[in-house]
Amino acid sequence: MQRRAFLKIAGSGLIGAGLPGLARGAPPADHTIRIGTGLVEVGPQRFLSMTTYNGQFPGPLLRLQEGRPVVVDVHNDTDTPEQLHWHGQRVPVSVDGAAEEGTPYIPAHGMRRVAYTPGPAGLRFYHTHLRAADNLHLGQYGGQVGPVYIEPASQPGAYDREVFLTLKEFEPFFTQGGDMAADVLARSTPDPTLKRQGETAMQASLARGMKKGFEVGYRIFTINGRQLGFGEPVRVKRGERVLFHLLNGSATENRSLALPGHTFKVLALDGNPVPRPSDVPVLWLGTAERISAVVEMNHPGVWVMGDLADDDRHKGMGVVVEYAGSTGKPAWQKPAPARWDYLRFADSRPTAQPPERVIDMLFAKDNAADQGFNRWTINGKAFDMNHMTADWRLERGKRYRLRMRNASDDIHPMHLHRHSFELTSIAGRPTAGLLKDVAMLGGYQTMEVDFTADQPGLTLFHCHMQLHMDFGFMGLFETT
Ligand SMILES: [Cu+2]
Repeated sequence: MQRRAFLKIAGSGLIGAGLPGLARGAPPADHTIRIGTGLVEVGPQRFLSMTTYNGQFPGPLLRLQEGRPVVVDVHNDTDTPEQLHWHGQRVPVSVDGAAEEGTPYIPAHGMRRVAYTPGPAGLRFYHTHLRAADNLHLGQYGGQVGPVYIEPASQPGAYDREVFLTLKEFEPFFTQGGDMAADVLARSTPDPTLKRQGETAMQASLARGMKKGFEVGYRIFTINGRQLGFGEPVRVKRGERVLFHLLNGSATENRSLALPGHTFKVLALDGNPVPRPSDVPVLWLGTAERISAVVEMNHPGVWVMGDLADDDRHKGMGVVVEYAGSTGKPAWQKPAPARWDYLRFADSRPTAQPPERVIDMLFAKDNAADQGFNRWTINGKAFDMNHMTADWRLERGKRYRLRMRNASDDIHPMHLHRHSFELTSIAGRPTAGLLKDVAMLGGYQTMEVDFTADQPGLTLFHCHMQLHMDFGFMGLFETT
């Protein structure tokens, strides 16, 4: 009886409360993160001041273990209440880090302790979830991005070592007009209804004398906070298999990456192993997407692994890969044009189980409608933090399909909090087996994703582009 009582106390986490050395109650945290201003040297003697995690960019790599509870202390040394979002993890609202769901803020000059059980395994990340709107010092425009790797119970694939790379731009500025790179996603015919709707709305706006809405550009491009050629090279040996864990930490940009003479074997998307690992010459990552890919080092030399866009690469978006024994200037070769197709990595025979209910969503852009910024709507409604209500009510344990239709010509990296979803249709092509938490929806295209509503409470759903989510492109699910 006494022994049972003792075990009960042990299980409650209170054991040790009266023991010497632990007498002050709370056990130490496994990880401590301090939000505060830091100086990041992005180039030789080129220092940028920004809000960081632990004074560095990217924030420290947190290695967690799937299923093993973790305690993290988050200190906020800034004057602004903060939210730290655990992107891609199944965590309760109290931990997730989104004010829209009801996560408490980390007070200015205060701290919050979070305790949770990490999962699912694979490459995740943490970042601020503040609205930036027209302030380019806030939100993900600054330095608040860091990788998380959750060790799986079983290791995927054989590799000699891991390299973590976070892609991120700095020194943002507003521009008017300017179009996104269009040749990103696999070629597909635009949906004529969506195209007509989008073009009609844009023409009507321009006819009223409106300019095109603001977009964001950048002056500095980095990998792991260093411009191409400034950071340490990735040093490799011939025959080595290097597992790259790539994170697009951008606030607003979709990125490409190629390593001349090499191919990437994609093992996992957003940390989740893919059904069909495949070799590709070029990787594309939408905002907040992650890719884990193995490169067999079989082409000795000194190479630039970089973005296909010359301008962005010249401003720093790349890293040198240097073979042992090779010397000379890092070489870049433009790869053959290659578009990104999620289906390459999916089950070849799609067999997605039918959902309980289909939720239809139409995404639209109101050109320059909010003081020069584009306003974004889901089913005609722009998200308003001052009048928050759940847009969709879900029953716990049931499976839902989101049918997204994009009546704009932009690519939107769509993100669901606290869940993974399965891609079930892209631009009219059925698919299955790919589990993600962000997926790029093409211009004037449709995409369907399925998920099981297994997290009680509010769940945020939004485009991950800071400029889009800040101006209406969000919605809330409530699961009971
Ligand atoms: Cu968007």
